[in-house]
Amino acid sequence: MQNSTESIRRKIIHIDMDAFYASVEQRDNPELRGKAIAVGGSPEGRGGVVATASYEARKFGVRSAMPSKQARQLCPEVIFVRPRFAVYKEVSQKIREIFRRYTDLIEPLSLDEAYLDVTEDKLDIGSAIEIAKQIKQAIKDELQLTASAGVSINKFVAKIASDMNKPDGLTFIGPSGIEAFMEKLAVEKFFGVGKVTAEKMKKMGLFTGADLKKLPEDEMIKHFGKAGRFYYQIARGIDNREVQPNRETKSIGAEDTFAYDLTEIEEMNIELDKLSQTVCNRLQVYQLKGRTITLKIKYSDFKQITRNYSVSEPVCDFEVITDAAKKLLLATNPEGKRIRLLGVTLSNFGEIAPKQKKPEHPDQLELFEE
Ligand code: DCP
Ligand code: MG
Repeated sequence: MQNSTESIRRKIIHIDMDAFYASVEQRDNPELRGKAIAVGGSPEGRGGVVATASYEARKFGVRSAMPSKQARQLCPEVIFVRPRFAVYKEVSQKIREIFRRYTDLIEPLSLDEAYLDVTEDKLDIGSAIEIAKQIKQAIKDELQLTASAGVSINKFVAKIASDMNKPDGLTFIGPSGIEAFMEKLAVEKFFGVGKVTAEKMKKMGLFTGADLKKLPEDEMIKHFGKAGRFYYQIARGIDNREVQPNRETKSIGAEDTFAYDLTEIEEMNIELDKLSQTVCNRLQVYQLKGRTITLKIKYSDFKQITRNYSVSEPVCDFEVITDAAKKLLLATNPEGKRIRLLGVTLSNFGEIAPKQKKPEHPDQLELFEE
């Protein structure tokens, strides 16, 4: 947009598969088609959480990360299906092959989601909307699955756009529409704004992009630290983050900002168990093991520290990861301190070939799956 550093206007597509795991299961098992299904959780609906739900199950309110028991209560006929990670990974690779017909500037965010920079496309199509249409069609024809696409001039707007007309959507937000679009956007939709920051913003009377825009940059930084600078720009529709190809998974982590500061070690350990479990689940999807466990702590005064511990053999075990995180925590003398955020990350992946060096990442907020 009105940013002097951005000399060429970029064409960015964000693609996200619809109800990804569930759609793959319905595709491969005709008996599940048209039915309310939940992938993950326990088949009896006792333990575990739902990874994702089919659109039929979503009508009843079944959602990702919901305990199976609750899913069963909301939708008694829901069918629990065991996840098949290897199949999702394979589909993910095929989607990427389709993307590569158009551009090499592909940045996968997860198995089912990627940014594409098609400012210059290999087939000289020129129109990003046309490319998005062709990609969606190829995914339908070749993989019998649907995807939703968002097309815009930057990553943030493209990502929000891809979510607007799910499933099977294609949403274009052009330069002239961005400003009005951002003004109406709820603060919790802004990139990097989690539930705690959203609450804080609402307490300050900030509910939409239009409200955020009223705050000068120094005020934003005062209230939200480093992220404030990014919010200031994004509220104006400016997002200069580049699409980063070759962005390998260098680490897998999870973090949580708490609704209130933690002061008791027991509470902290419970949170470390939850975070370590999330990390383990993601390691399973990516089939990775790592040697270095990193603990991140942010105190109530926003001061942040990280501590890490390396083991001799790559691991992906919950026990090892959570134990290491707890030991790292103890070594920081947490008694009496007020902790607002904890994070657990595993890195230093053993089996993967050496990578190119990652380009300098301007985005301070994207801390995971680097
Ligand atoms: N996933 C998971 N646990 C979560 C969220 C997601 O295991 N808490 C998995 C299952 C999803 C896949 O990641 O199928 C992709 O996540 P999305 O958020 O894109 O969700 P879906 O693709 O399932 O649905 P949507 O149509 O809303 O994109
Ligand atoms: Mg998806």
